[in-house]
Amino acid sequence: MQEVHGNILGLKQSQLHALRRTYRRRVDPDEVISPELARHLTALSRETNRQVGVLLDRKGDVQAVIVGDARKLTLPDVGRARAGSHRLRGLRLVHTHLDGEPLTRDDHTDLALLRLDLVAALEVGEDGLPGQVHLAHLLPENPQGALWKDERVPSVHELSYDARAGALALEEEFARAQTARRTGGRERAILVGVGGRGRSRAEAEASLAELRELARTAGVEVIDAVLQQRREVDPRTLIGKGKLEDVLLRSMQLMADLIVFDADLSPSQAIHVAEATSLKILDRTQLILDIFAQRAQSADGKLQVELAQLKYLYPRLVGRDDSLSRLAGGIGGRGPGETKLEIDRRRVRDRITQLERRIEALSGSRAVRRKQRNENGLPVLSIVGYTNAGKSTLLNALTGSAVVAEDVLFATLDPTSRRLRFPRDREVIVTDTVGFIRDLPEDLVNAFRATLEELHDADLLLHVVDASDPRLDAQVEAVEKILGGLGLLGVPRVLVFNKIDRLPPGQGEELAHLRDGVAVSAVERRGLEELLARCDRLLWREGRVAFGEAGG
Ligand SMILES: Nc1nc2c(ncn2[C@@H]2O[C@H](COP(=O)(O)OP(=O)(O)OP(=O)(O)O)[C@@H](O)[C@H]2O)c(=O)[nH]1
Ligand SMILES: [Mg+2]
Repeated sequence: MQEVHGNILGLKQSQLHALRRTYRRRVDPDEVISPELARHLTALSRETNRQVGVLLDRKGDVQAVIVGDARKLTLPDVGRARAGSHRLRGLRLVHTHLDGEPLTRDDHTDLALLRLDLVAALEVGEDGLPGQVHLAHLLPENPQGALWKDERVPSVHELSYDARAGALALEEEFARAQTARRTGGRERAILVGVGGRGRSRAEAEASLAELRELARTAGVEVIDAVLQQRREVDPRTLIGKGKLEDVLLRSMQLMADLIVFDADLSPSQAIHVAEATSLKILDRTQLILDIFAQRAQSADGKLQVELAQLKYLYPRLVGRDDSLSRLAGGIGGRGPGETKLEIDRRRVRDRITQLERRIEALSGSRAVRRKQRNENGLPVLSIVGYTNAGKSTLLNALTGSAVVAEDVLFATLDPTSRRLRFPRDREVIVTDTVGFIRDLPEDLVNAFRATLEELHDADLLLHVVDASDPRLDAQVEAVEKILGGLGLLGVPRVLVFNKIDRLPPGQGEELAHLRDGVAVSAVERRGLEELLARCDRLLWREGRVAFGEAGG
């Protein structure tokens, strides 16, 4: 005889026996429950003063008998629903409610998160007989955003809902919606913005907008974005259990594969959230790391990104295997490195050490290369700035080259250098570098430290900003913060307000004037002469390069 689940402590032998006998019963596949089985459950429930429930499969067989307390009942582990699937669980929950209460939040959450065929609650009369029935089943995506449909039926004899046909019809609708949605096989993500705690709503929204661009760059399809305002951080789940549940419910309905948090989850938060869902979980840092992993071209860059990913992952490598693989999964199942997931922490540790050694060796040879390249003593002009500000486009415009410039974040990862000829036959080397971003993950800064250290060789920094971006000020600040962290604030710097072609006439120039910058449009090649004149002055008259030393 199968076991009775849940709160069985203190039950009499006869009651336990009656509960066990429930496994012998069955109902018609299309019936939600038979009046006989309903009476059996309500009578037992009244007698024990506990909720009693059954999980019925589509054939009408009893798969589990569960006892709760007077207010709720906890389902046995039926395994988690697979993320992004159109199937339901093939199980329906019918249980008793002792106080005539309608379906509770827990009932609805179980319905949605476990993807049950349906949930029903039988009211139990004082006499132990079944009263009204409350019933809910899931709904496909709809304009109202309703997740489920509730129904109330006066008695078990009037239950007309066809449990089996209803479930099959729902699955069909889910499958249809899924085919309609799956375009290009991209992973579907829900973004979760986090506001409050010294972050205004506008800031949280701007940040969420940036996360959207990051997601787009990573090749993820964003199907929904929600902003959670919170006064305090929930130490376990960041946004709080209830909010997390809301997000999970929504993502189940939209058949998302992935939830991306616009914040950094601490290792323990990442683990808790992963345990609550079968969806893949990423935070902002991981998304950025993922983009770097996708875009890294050089051997050097690849090693650096892998190192950063492993360092980020390392403290998160505790907890259940299954949640682990989802934390470590990355987008499209790409984890760190080319090898399969190495869940074993010690192996990760070893790999980190190994990578650090290799990178160190490479950075030695890079220094040698750099020295060779610049032994003719040409001044170096380095372009820095927020990602997507137009740095590579400016390099192209200035030097007539064709390095990759595109409307994604972090198009450039590996530094590129070109010669640039100034008037009077002077020459400089212009280098284009990886773009910066607010809260650039520390491990990534460290990983790119070697690359970024080249900036120390610069005689002049061109700080390019996108003058047309409403987040301009925050972006300038973020770049300066990173420059400060790299000890580069002592290098002479010019603020270049790019993309002025997107602003009304005169506005870009005005912005630039206010902050002693230069207004340009790299695509329209406007303002470049003024920029060169400014560089010329800073390099040879006021800058590090002694007048007349180079070229001339
Ligand atoms: N309208 C306009 N668009 C520009 C201008 N300069 C660059 N862009 C566009 O901005 C986007 C980003 O340009 P990139 O040069 O790749 O920017 P980046 O700063 O090198 O970006 P990352 O390497 O990704 O950090 C591209 O779509 C460019 O065409 C400009 O002056 N005006
Ligand atoms: Mg670039």
